[in-house]
Amino acid sequence: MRSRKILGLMAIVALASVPLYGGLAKAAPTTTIILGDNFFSPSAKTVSSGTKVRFKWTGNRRHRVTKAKGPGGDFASEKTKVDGVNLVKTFNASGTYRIICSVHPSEMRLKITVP
Ligand SMILES: [Cu+2]
Repeated sequence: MRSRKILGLMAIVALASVPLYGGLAKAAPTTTIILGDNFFSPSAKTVSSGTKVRFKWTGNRRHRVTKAKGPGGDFASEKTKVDGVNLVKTFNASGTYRIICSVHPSEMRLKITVP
């Protein structure tokens, strides 16, 4: 009788554990780059492969995040001055990415490195 109870309890624990482990898929690492007037902060960052980079506008001027160099296809954001995250980009391929603001290309430069 007692062992049956224990077995039943073990079965419940086992069943309860399945969705728990199944649901623990690791979330992608995320980091945020700030856009101000006229700078990226930080202006250089090393991120692990698969990191989601959020570009967050905080200034009063229009900016347009644009990939200038690096692995994979080109990308760019809208040209906007709306506050908040206006671009989210996942960096998978190893290499050095040069990113600029195409409105302020000489001031606003960002280097993202994926080892
Ligand atoms: Cu800009």
